[in-house]
Amino acid sequence: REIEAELRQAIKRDELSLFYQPIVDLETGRIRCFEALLRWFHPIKGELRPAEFIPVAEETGVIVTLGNWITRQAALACAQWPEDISVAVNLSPLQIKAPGAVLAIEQALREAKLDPSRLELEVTESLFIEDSVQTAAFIEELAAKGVRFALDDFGTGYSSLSYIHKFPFSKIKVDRCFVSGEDAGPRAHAIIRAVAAMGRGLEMEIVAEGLEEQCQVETVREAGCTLGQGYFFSRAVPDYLAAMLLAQD
Ligand code: G
Ligand code: G
Ligand code: MN
Ligand code: NA
Repeated sequence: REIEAELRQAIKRDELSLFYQPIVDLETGRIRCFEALLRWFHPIKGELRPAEFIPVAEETGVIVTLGNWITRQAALACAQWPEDISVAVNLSPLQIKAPGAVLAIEQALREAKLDPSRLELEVTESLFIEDSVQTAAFIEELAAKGVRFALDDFGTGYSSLSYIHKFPFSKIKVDRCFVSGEDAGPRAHAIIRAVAAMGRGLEMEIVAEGLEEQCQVETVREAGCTLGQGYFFSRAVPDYLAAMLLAQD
């Protein structure tokens, strides 16, 4: 496919870049972390969204090379930030199941001289659909080295409690459909409160995603979420702007 060949070229041609969206402490209002989000500026087609090309990268296996590049870039960026700021990287299940997956993460950390505790790996519920030995080993080995794990888009997939029980997540990211949009009513609010209560009991941070308005920030803070992310605070920005946001913070 055309897009597959282009994607392979894109890395070499420097068309890909990571943008960073702040994740903010809802108590203090200060930035605690940035989520790395991939952007592709195609010379002819313009900006392509990850939702259009990540699936292609997964089908073709390009995601492994691409994913390693992403982790390396994110670790290098984070190494430039103050020590109390971490970086979150989205991982595709395929990347985790690839041979040498643990090594690739360790290598990125070493190359950037980044403390493992400053790297947070975001995985989605789809990773746990099958009970995989590789997945468990990946999480356990890296968690033992201090790498953090976040459960992304929580509430949209399987939402089983068994893997929250089994794996050492430090964060749960409540999907934005519970926060904004037509389905985000009192019932969604009750779910956020319950997830936040679970988070406190398990010493996990609960992140509310998709915060676009002040009133949503207030609502999720009162519901017990400790962190927030969304356009209300900032969109994902290039690394030099991330550094500026930190300087002003
Ligand atoms: O802003 P946004 O369009 O960036 O992201 C859309 C989707 O693409 C999200 O589900 C997000 O997790 C995913 N995504 C964004 N960046 C990356 C990345 O670097 N790696 C992977 N695997 N997924 C990403
Ligand atoms: O699946 P994941 O949570 O990794 O993807 C994050 C996605 O959510 C990205 O596409 C990002 O651009 C998008 N996003 C971040 N903040 C907001 C927001 O406040 N509103 C909306 N609609 N999307 C957001
Ligand atoms: Mn994410
Ligand atoms: Na998400």
